[in-house]
Amino acid sequence: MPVEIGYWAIRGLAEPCRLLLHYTETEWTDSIIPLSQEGMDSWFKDKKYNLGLDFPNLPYLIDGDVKLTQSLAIMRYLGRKFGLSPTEADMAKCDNFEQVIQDLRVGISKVSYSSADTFEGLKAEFLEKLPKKLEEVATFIGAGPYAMGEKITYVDFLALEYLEVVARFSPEHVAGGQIAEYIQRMKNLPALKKFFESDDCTHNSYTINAPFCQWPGWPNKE
Ligand SMILES: N[C@@H](CCC(=O)N[C@@H](CS)C(=O)NCC(=O)O)C(=O)O
Repeated sequence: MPVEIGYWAIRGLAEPCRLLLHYTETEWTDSIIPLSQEGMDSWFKDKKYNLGLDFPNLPYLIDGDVKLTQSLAIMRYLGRKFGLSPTEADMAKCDNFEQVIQDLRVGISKVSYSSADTFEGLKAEFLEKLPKKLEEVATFIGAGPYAMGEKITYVDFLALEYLEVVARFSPEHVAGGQIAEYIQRMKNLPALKKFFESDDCTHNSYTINAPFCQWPGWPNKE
């Protein structure tokens, strides 16, 4: 049975897993749940507690007997499965980078899922701190070509997705710099390029966040 990833029909927390799976060109199943009343009912009432997950949530991964939730645990699992883990020597640095990228994602999610009256204030706060954070990320990646140097690892797919989201949120902080080059380098990897250029590329058709959030809303409003 192919690996199955279950998640809402958005990019959200599942997109790094999907990008990694497209990169490996393995057969896998994108089990999407529409973010409609019907879709939510089917998840919360029917599926959620009937899949054998220890900690039922979305995204989930099912790979034979392996049943996981927590997006970072899923990424680490896929990293091990596909030879995309860091070397032993790089492991601590890789963990560090993973959490930095995750903080960026959490930061942007807080702004995106805020209320209409708090959005602008939270956005300004996020943007004020962003240049320093991006400078640190750019310095860490350096010439790369990947986050951990010569070896591509699962954190590159987290970084690709969440840095691309930052670039969409605030293009002026990313355009023309080292991070933009890194994103492009990742997107040019042959298997990913093929996916991004395909007619049914879900990376383009799924919105970044849920339709009810402040940014980018639905469909991809900015
Ligand atoms: N820390 C978890 C967060 C999971 C989470 O909050 N999932 C949200 C979507 S982003 C959800 O709708 N879960 C479905 C549920 O609660 O049943 C992760 O990284 O996977």
